Amino acid sequence: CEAPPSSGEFEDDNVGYFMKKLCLLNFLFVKLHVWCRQPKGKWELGTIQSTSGEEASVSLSNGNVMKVARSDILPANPDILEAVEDLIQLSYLNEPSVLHNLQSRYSQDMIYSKAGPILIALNPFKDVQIYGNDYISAYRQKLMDSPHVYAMADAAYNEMMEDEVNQSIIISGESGSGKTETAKIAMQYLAALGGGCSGIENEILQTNFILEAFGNAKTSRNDNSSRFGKLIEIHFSAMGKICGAKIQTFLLEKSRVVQLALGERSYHIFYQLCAGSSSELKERLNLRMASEYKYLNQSEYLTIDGVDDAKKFHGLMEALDVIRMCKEDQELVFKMLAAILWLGNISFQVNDNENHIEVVNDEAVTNAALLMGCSSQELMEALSTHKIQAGKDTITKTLTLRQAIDARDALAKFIYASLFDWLVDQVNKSLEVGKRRTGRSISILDIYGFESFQNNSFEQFCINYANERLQQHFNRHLFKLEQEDYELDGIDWTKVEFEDNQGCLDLFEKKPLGLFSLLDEESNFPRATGLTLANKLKQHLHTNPCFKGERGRAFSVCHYAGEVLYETTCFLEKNRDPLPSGSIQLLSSCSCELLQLFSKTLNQSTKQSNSLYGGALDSQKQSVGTKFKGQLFKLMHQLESTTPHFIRCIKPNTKHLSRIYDEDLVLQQLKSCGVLEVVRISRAGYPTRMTHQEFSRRYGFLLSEANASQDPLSISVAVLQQFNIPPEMYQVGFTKLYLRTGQIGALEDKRKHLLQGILGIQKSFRGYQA
Ligand code: AOV
Ligand code: MG
Repeated sequence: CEAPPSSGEFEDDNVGYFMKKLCLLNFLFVKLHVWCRQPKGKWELGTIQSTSGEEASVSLSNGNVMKVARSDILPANPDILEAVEDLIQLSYLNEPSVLHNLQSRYSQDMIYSKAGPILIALNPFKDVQIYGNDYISAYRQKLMDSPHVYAMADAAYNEMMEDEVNQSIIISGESGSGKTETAKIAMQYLAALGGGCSGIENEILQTNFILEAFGNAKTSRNDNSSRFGKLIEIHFSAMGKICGAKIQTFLLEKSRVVQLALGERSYHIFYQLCAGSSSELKERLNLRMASEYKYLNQSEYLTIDGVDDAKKFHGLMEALDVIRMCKEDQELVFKMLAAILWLGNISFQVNDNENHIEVVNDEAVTNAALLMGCSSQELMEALSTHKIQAGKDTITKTLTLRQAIDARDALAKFIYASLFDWLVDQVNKSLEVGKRRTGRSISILDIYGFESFQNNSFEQFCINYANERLQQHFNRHLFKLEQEDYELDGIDWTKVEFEDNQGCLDLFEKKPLGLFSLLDEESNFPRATGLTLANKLKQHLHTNPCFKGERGRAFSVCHYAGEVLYETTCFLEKNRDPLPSGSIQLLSSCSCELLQLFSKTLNQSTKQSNSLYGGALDSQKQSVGTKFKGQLFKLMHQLESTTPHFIRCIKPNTKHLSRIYDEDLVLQQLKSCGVLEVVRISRAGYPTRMTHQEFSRRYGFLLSEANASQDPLSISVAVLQQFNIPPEMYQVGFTKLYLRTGQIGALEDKRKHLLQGILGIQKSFRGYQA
């Protein structure tokens, strides 16, 4: 008996593995078109010339002839199947064939392909001429039907209008693979379709400018990386016009405001403001160039190639006008940004004794205080001292240098994150038009993609966990639910196996011995450190197959998209995310209305105790990780009530260059998200399913000899037989009828044809009567 297929081979659904091997052996003699694996692992196309024993002589496309072991040969698809639109059309589904098909399309700028029900989008890293009004109309009128985001958005729209069921477009993929661009393309289509005279569709598109300015930044993987997750829910009227929208955001990466990794930038808005504000605004904000602010100049990148920050700033101001934010509020927003930049320039002086520090009273303090609406003295006190209530007395203690820096940065992060939330609220207020009704909405989900950097901290931990949750949703819909349905309804079905990521999710979520629970437990100990956390995780989780204890403060998680090494150094602080009590008091006494509002919101959400940066997790406050986990549960619950449409974005190279197609990189992404298994399921599966009642009601009248006494199941079977649908094209379950791809289309055509005939007769009959 031979060994199971090598990793390069995917089992064909129709022909079992041994059958296929048999075919291959026979075919090896007849000038078969094959893929053969080269010594370095790359697959080359060739033709079998001769075979002897376990070897074959193959003539490669470059003219060379080489001897290849049988185990390194896989069948290639015939030329007629070159660059097919849907991978399910391929006769052979092995890795080189799938990779070649996508590459062949990519090289002709056909960046979209289907893999059964899902849309694969390869990032072109250049402008491709396949968007705009002409294309939108062509897809709307069905003049074009090649795979496209427009086609998918159109399908979601039609399904929503016909069935009155909420829809979702769920976009996933690694960082830099094109999710945010794809989300915008989908929004563009829906805005064009649902455009009325209210102008709301333009508002929806403009919100992208605002959220990207405040929530996106340059990382080493993407010059415009989303540092927050976003779900936009677009609501439609009975006429199919957009009547409102709502945006939900998830966990903004706060640490970026104060700390930057090598080669990265802070949020775009800071550079845009410094580069694009008018001289009058600059004067009012005491604003300097980006290079003069420590929060920005800690990275060597102050600009991004090909990006004009000043121009972007003007675009942003227009967008704020479109969402009807008044000029006073716009100025308040800019004031807060300038205050944050000046806070970052505040420095501390250590006096003789290590533990005694003072705030350097320079222009940074003066400007920050002025912008925040407090006195320099109040600000300096809040950043350098800590008041402890001891009975009736208040004892004032001086902070250590580390505590003072942390207090300053915590204040800056708090103001920024609150500003972001407030902006989202303002955007939502402007989009809330008309009366909403469930059953007529399309939600588009665009979160931060899977990340694995040289150094991965708490942010990557949360981002990758979110991607695991999303992968689970994908698996559930495309593998679990589909196959459960077949089994429960008693149809003949051979189960397709897939990579289930439940184990990894359990590692994160299990109580009390999961990553989040253990992290919270450790966050409760004031003296805990990254090292004690890492040790605790190793102690409790070392037997978990998705977990790996590493040396020192590190640990690894085996994610669906690859293994990631996490460094626990700042995990506890980031999970606790405290704001010292002195800062909270300062904020509530500031004359700036926004800061007062932020401190009020904070007081409402949590009753702060007398906490100090570096202390234990506040007992009244939920940790960042637990809150995020809760938000994701809610999100998934929300998505469960919609019909999902999945888009998988693929990054063809890490250099962000057009035309480069790195096979290994593409393959790793296809494999990690289970695209090839989806193709196998779709090929073997029955994408159309209708209850016998639905089917007989819709098509029963097509029967030449209708029998009113027949039950729905018998009517359904009679319809299938009358129209000669081959038995291998359908299965009859206990409750439903299951049809293979393409079958329902033919029946629908016949139904339409007959209905048109009936309508025609009725019209002429009426004409005759008149
Ligand atoms: P992401 O959203 O998936 O990454 P983006 O959507 O920001 O990735 O895409 C990254 C870059 O790829 C964009 O800035 C464009 O330059 C280019 N790009 C993507 N899609 C297209 C397209 N259809 N046409 C032209 N260029 C495109 V992240 O947010 O980092 O996970 O967190
Ligand atoms: Mg993005």
